[in-house]
Amino acid sequence: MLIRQKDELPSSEITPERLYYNRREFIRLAGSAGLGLVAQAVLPEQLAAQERWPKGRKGPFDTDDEVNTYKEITTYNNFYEFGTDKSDPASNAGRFNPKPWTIRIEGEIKKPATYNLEDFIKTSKFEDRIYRMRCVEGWSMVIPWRGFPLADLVNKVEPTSKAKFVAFETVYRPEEMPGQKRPFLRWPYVEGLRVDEAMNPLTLLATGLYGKDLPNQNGAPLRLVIPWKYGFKGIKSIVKIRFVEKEPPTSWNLAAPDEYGFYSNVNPNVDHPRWSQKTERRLGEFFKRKTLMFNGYSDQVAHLYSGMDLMKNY
Ligand SMILES: Nc1nc2c(c(=O)[nH]1)N[C@H]1C(S)=C(S)[C@@H](COP(=O)(O)O)O[C@H]1N2
Ligand SMILES: [Mo]
Repeated sequence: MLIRQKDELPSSEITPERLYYNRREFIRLAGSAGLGLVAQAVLPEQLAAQERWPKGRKGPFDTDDEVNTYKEITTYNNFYEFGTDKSDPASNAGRFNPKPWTIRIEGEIKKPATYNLEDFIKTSKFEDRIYRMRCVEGWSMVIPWRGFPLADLVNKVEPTSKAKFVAFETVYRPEEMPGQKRPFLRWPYVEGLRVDEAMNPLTLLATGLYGKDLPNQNGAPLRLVIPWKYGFKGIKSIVKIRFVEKEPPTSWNLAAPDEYGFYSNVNPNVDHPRWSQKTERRLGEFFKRKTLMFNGYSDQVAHLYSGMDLMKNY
């Protein structure tokens, strides 16, 4: 069995909520150890850093894998708009202001509109879902997202028969996103899905994680979550959603077409040209895990690709 290193978290990062969940856990532990409740008063901060999304609220979409800590999820990020190191987004996203926020929804739909995010959220049904997430670079995490199925939105806007793909665009704000002043990628970041992928019940538009609003570094205020695809398909800080007839361009495919395809389904059998995709390192674990086909979501999504050559459609 692996011993997990105790996280160390400055007290400034500990929210009342973290303390709350942890205190509950602590009381339980104290109770089972026969300690008096007096012990609550000396709750050590280090113990609070161990807080995890509470177990025992399993919905049909939740994985059983152990959830990563809030700290892991919010300090080890890819968001090149804020820099290319994993720690850059958490350090550099402080000036980004996701409120207020408007999203434009347009293209091959009967009801194109510009929504204020607040209004848009009022008419959406939110859920918490624990998903395995796998980055193309070979690391993975388990994240409790808060969001609603993208299918709900697709149904609301009524796509025309010409709508075959959905294109997404990240906000362009170089004054707030220092990475956009440098040519790491072509800005703004763009992504896309086939409409049937967008309609799959697993595909979420997320507004939060760990039961609270998305931190800037995780894509505030609205980002895509597609758990059977490599992480880069999960475009952050979305301002535009456009329904189109032809496969739309995507940022990583534009940057390196022989390395990153449009589909980017998690597939241990198709190596990246520069490394294997057979294994992954789960953040917080020592030994590597075997990467699962479609990141373990084959039952829900394999049918979307029947008859397709996944060596070619990577
Ligand atoms: N706009 C934008 N979206 C993005 C990225 C990015 O650089 N810019 N990085 C992607 C990659 S490579 C990954 S693995 C995930 C990481 O999401 P997380 O930081 O919330 O774990 O975001 C994706 N979405
Ligand atoms: Mo990634």
